[in-house]
Amino acid sequence: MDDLRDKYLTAISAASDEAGLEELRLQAVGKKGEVSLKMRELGKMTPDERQVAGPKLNALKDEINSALAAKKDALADAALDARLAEEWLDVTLPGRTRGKGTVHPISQVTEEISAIFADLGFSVAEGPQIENDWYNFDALNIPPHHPARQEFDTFYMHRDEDDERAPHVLRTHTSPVQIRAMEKTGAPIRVIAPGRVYRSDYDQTHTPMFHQIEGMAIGKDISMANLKWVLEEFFAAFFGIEGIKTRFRASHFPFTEPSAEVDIQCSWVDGQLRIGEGDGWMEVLGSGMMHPKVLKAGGVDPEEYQGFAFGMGIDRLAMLKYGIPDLRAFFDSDLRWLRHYGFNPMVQPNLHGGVSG
Ligand code: 2NL
Repeated sequence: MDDLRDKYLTAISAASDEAGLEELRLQAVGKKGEVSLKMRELGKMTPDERQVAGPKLNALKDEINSALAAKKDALADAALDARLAEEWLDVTLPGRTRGKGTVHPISQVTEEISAIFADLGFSVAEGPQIENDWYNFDALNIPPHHPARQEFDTFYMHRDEDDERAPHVLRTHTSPVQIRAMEKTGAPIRVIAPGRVYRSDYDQTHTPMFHQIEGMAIGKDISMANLKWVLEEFFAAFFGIEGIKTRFRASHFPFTEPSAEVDIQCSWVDGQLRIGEGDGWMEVLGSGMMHPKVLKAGGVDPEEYQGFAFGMGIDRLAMLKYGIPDLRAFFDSDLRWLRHYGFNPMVQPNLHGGVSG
């Protein structure tokens, strides 16, 4: 009986999992287990023998059962300890930061410009990027076969041969938005039309898609003097330079008469551009008084109203303000690159006068 006791207590203490422990329980004290069989043999014993063996067997059975229970608890504790060690969590670790989206520099500059013109009483107009050729050309005094149509490097939409509709183009400027605004609102009117425009051109200073902002003011006594004041107010606010000088040079556009190209004052110091200083000039914008035919195309009577209009490239303005050397940076590059050049796209424009830098 002592052999049995040693055998099972040793085996129980060496068991490594619950399944092994259950196996041992069946072998020892299960119905057909060794201890149970021994107990059955008690019947064949003399009363004296039974008196001695009975309590011993009972004690052995109790001892084995408690050893099994104790070992079961120990195994469960060990399993929990192992899990706790495995699933250890360092709550002092810093959280994972998520990459934040940022406003694209072109969007930011468009908002800055819109906010400045909003202060000057202009509202923002939008229109389709696929235009028919009447809105993109004819209404702007660029008739079919006019040489200016070729100068625009226009993208024409595909057409089936039997298509009866007017030819459609990717708008080459945002002027058609202004024609639509005139049709809708009539005169007097003050709007700007920012947005994407398309021309088939690609090099360091041209991308086939770029951004333009046009503006116009139509009223009963609008003149070039109003145009000059509005533009000077705009440049002062946009570049944050009070009293910035402009220079108007006679030019030609089919949609304005007279027409002027506008330069802003600048200088180069140690290879660096300084806007609003010195005696140099940089062209930034085209403008003029709206051609009577263009007013008429928009449903405005040129006998009663005049208007000024202007157009400029947003991308180039953004490059000038933030010192970005290559236009393609906006479209081919990423924000790390822009940050390298000091442009912080997280800085939001101040929509109530002035601009951020
Ligand atoms: C340039 C020149 C210009 C306009 C755009 C315009 C629009 C209408 C009527 C008359 Cl609806 N004019 N826009 C006028 C003069 C110049 O843009 O060099 N842009 C980048």
